[in-house]
Amino acid sequence: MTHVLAFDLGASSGRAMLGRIENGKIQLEELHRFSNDPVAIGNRLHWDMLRLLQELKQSLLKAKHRGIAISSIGIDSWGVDFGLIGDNGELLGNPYHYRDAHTNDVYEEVVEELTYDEIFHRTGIQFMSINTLYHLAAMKRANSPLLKEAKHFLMIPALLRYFLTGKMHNEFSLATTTQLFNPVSNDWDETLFEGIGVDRNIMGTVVEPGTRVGELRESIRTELGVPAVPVYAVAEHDTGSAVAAVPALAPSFAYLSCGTWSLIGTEVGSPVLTERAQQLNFTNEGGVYGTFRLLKNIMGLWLLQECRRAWEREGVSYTFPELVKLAGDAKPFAFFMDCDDDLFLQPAHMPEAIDTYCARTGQQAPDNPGAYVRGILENLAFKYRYALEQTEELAGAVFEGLHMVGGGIQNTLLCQWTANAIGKPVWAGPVEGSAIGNMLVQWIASGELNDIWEARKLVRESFPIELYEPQDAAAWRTAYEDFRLKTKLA
Ligand code: ADP
Ligand code: LRH
Repeated sequence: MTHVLAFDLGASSGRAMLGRIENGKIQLEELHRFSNDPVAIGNRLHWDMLRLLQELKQSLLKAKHRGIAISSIGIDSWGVDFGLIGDNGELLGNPYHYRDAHTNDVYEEVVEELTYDEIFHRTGIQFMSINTLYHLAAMKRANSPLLKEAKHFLMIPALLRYFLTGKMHNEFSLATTTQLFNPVSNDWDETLFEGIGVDRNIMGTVVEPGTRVGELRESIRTELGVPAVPVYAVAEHDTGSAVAAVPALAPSFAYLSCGTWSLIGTEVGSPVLTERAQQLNFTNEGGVYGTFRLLKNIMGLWLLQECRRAWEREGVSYTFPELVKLAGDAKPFAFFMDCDDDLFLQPAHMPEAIDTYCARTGQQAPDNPGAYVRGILENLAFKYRYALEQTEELAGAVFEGLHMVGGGIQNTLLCQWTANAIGKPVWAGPVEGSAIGNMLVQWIASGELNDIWEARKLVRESFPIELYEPQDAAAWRTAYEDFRLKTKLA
């Protein structure tokens, strides 16, 4: 029996998952998992691109050694980041990490020069300093020799796909995360490229999710001793893949993809480019089969990951379940914060950044790990309510509950507190949303599944979905009012 292989790269970890459809259910198996560690050099922050390629090769070897036949391969990753390819077809340097600080000033300058209105109307994308637009502008302004030499721009999965197949194409869902792609003309936006002085021609062609782009090239086949497996461009944005795998049965549904980032919103048939969407700083990311993701990017479990890393550096290691347990024992509603404050994007020490926030807003800072974690989880839940209500307003919809997918749903407190905060049920599952969505597009492309709705039904029938009913309604409603007051979120 053959399997599809989904190589799913998150900002905190990567995994190669095997999938097959058997007796009307998806059988999922983790073939390979590894941490994804950004590497600082001086004041620059990079992804370790060659290590990621090595882990991909490792996955193919593991499958081969176990005698597993792979029918096709798809790759997805976090948004916005890219590599540049020179005249000779080689990768120019290691890609920058989206948290590299070189966009900090450039972001404001570019938005002022090109204007908020123009950028939003041309792209429909949420303003964030991590977006590709500001990274390319920063490289241009710094006279980057890499940019001068660049002949091709490839986003992370497209780059890995190029390494595997020798073929260069960017993919639609990920292209939209750059804030340089125009969803109305369905192409790179010439005006924005002119505005930052970068040659649009390096961006090349953009293919739809589900396109068969090639097969494993000869050098890989010889090196690893594997056959010519087809490689598909899937929804190469991990959030695009995660939303493809949401086990919804009706077209109007709300989701929260919960990992390093929290992405909360709904699926729509065309981008919502209204003044109100711009005012609320929502995004319209390209999805599968003609859909768009109207959503809000929220800082997410990054805050928790970074507290854990800070404590580890100080010699105290906690697992995520240990941190969740400590949070459960801590005092409720001890402090209120906007998890999306700029302080939290790239701080040297996350607990100290939270202390600074508390000092700035006249609140007592937490004084033990459980209190920090509880504050992070409660305030994420409040922010989810805030963004869900805005999604309802923009989409003109009322959602019955919220689907949660991604690694964060293993945090049962976060799921329960999200249900409490929104006052609606949460349906949590599956954990590996992005890898499953990656597979679904491969199966639809190969004809094994007919369409996305059949695919979502299959997900629902294959994986347990945990129900969280809202609890302690009055306490959470009162605390939400305090959250709005303290954070000044209008
Ligand atoms: P990404 O794809 O962005 O790397 P994931 O979807 O893998 O992120 O989710 C990672 C997050 O999931 C971690 O930051 C952590 O908060 C949460 N998590 C992972 N494992 C557990 C666990 N066993 N219990 C509670 N939370 C967990
Ligand atoms: C989540 C994600 C999110 C953003 C961020 C950079 O992993 O893809 O949608 O694009 O990473």
